[in-house]
Amino acid sequence: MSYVQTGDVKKSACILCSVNCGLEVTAGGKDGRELIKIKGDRDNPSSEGYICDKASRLNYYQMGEDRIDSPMRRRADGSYEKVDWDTAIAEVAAGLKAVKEKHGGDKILFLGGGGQGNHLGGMYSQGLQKVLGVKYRSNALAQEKTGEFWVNGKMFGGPAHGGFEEAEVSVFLGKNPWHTHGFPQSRKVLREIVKDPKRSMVVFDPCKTKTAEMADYHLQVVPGGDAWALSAIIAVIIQDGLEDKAFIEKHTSGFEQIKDHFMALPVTEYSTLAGLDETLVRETAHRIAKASSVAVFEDLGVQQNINSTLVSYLQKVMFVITGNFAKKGTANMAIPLLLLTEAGKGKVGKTKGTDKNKAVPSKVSPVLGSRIIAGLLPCNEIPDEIITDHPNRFRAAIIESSNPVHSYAQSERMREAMQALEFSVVIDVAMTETAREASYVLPASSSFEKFECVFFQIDFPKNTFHIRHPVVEPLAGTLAEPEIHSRLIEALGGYSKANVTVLKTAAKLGRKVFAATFGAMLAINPKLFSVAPSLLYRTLGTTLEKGALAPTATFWPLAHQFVRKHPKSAARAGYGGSAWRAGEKLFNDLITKKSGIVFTDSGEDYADSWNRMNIPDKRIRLYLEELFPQVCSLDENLLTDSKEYPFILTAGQRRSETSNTIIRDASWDKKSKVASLYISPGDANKLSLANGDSVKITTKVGSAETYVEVTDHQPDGFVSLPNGLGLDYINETGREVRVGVAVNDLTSTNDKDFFAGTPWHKRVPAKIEKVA
Ligand SMILES: Nc1nc2c(c(=O)[nH]1)N[C@H]1C(S)=C(S)[C@@H](COP(=O)(O)OP(=O)(O)OC[C@H]3O[C@@H](n4cnc5c(=O)[nH]c(N)nc54)[C@H](O)[C@@H]3O)O[C@H]1N2
Ligand SMILES: Nc1nc2c(c(=O)[nH]1)N[C@H]1C(S)=C(S)[C@@H](COP(=O)(O)OP(=O)(O)OC[C@H]3O[C@@H](n4cnc5c(=O)[nH]c(N)nc54)[C@H](O)[C@@H]3O)O[C@H]1N2
Ligand code: SF4
Ligand SMILES: [Mo]
Repeated sequence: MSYVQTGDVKKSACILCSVNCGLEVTAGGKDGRELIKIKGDRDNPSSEGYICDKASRLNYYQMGEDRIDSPMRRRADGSYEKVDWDTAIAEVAAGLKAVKEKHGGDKILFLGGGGQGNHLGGMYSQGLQKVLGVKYRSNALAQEKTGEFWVNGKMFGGPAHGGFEEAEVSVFLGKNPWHTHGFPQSRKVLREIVKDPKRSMVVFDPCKTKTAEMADYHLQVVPGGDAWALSAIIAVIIQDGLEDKAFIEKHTSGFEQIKDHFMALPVTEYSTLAGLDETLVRETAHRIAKASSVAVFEDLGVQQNINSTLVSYLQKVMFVITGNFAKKGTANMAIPLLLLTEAGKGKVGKTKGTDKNKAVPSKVSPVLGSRIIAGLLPCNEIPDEIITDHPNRFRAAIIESSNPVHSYAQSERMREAMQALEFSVVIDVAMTETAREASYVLPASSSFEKFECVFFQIDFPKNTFHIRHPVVEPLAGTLAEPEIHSRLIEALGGYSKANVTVLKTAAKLGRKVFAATFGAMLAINPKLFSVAPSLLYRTLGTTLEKGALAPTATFWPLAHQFVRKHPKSAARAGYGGSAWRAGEKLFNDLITKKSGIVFTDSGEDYADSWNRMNIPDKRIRLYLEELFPQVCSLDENLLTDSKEYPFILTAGQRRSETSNTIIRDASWDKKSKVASLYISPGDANKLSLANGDSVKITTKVGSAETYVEVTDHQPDGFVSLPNGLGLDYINETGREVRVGVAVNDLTSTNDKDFFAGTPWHKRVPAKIEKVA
């Protein structure tokens, strides 16, 4: 493939956070491969020209010095040698096949599959996983969202997402959208809320973040205090009779089972435990209960904290009993093109190994018997699923678009786990901390050098999808994931040359002939379903602009399925009429409109959310037997401070100059301020620290040194380090440089949610000492 958009200004999208703002890029510079000018794309239907200040610096990603330009094979001494692609594909296929034959495909673990904005590879890797018989996988969602996914599934039968653009009251729970976004055009939306006297913003955050400063109600909880704060708010609503009785009666079940607990709950005591002024708690409860619409966004401040799944449950109880579902500006069931929580759902797991007295999860991990949610193993437990002599331990791993040695808790454990594997392959653009432990490293073309697509778009009533076209030529020696996975699948015999020849011939005769032929082939050999993306890429793909758009062929069946499943909302977006014609039009628009499209529009039909609930009686479940007993007995011991470690550390805060580990060159932060430990003036005073002074920070697993920035945004006793720093970056002189702290040198795999296994990165007990 060598196809690049023509014209001076090319369309693309930012890959630094999940909202993926549309970009207009001017390429040039070295070999014409640099992103020299970047602007917001007004034609992008989601971002409409909006970008934040990070996007302009994407060239640091594109031109990173540690990008890899050849497949690499590990030598016995741990160093790497370059090998050609044919050798690499043959040896990686053979290595994986050997593990499958010796131990079974279920002993091969798949990790990652997409960062913040590159998800096309994920569709193709599913084929590779199926051919190998891979059954277990995980990715970063299992260290943040899995608890919330589970609660959503139980209460609503699917994901419900808040409409912050319209909500009268927007609640941000452990979420700092000014810096971290999470919904389109976040800063613009936040400014609009502030400007409108009829709307309010509620922020739960121990810190005075930029978002908290904009809030009408800033609930400055003690770190980890959210479960008590939310319980108190629900109690005020119920004790003051403010719940939406008609809504509860008509649309929910289980209210009677939860009511008594909140009726009897001591609001004063709970407010104190949460570190909050009781009056503020009461006022917030009344504001939420009386609003015509409320939308809630929970994120890492609570998801990577004590009681995380309980907090997900509580915040949903709060907005449901006040009637904030299936209406404008409340939670609605969006219609995604690729279903987030079903992505990668495989039928796995026996139930053995679990305690018979506990609710038995339907799917459990092979060694520990832990709950698998949305098909994902808890990240914190992956080392323990590998470093053991249990017969079901993982023996190999395929890791794509993820850097678990750096991003999982307790990096040293994950590094050991990599070393304990018999075989591993990493597919990445850069020689990451994880790549440096792998048997083979396969270099991917960057997100601007290939076709790519979004994944996280869950907007309502209109939803968008964006397939991006390459902006610059690929770095020589790299390949795009669709090609890498297809070659591996072919080397493993996932489909035959004859399959390809037949389908290629059919594709030349038109889409209808192709559809009939493909359908007949799948009927005879249903196994080919699992490798459909690669088969479509190799066959139908060759007819798309003479093969230039081949990697997008995999959207063809999806477009047809979509218009058949959602005819009304597809028609409102312009994809109506006969199902065939609508499907073809949607497919053609998806792959040719370079700024993305609106593919579904529910109009004003908010009530349609009820139809999308995957719960037979269409009633929201308020009583969850797996979680309610814990809600009634919140463990106060979790809040007590340790004498040895008197500070609470946020191990991994998002700042304006962080972007996970996608940009590895720390010099992209021009002011070189990003690596600092934020500390309150009171604490700085006690430790005689001034801005820029060095400190040693120690937790029960490790220690690190950095410099401090004194800020009154931090409350006393609470310090924070940025996320995604401390990378071992090989700069232009070939020297390895590390800026900032690798926060997972300080976190422990043992500190995790009792239910979803999500980590407590936001509440790490620590001690701090001044360094001369
Ligand atoms: N600039 C930038 N943006 C990003 C990213 C990035 O790396 N950089 N990463 C993206 C990704 S992958 C994600 S998941 C999102 C995450 O987005 P956020 O969740 O918004 O990010 P964080 O800054 O990690 O945490 C949010 C807030 O939680 C607060 N917090 C800490 N402890 C507690 C607590 O006990 N209770 C409450 N209520 N709050 C607490 C912190 O003070 C912080 O302000 O951001 C995305 N956007
Ligand atoms: N202590 C602590 N740990 C955390 C967090 C925290 O707050 N604190 N946050 C957690 C969260 S929310 C997240 S989302 C994770 C993120 O951690 P990871 O899931 O590990 O992902 P990223 O850091 O986003 O890194 C993405 C990887 O993809 C690679 N890449 C970029 N473009 C491409 C491409 O086109 N193809 C391929 N194949 N690879 C590419 C990058 O080089 C990088 O190695 O970290 C988690 N870890
Ligand atoms: S970092 Fe996020 S909000 Fe900022 S430009 Fe990129 S996609 Fe948009
Ligand atoms: Mo994340």
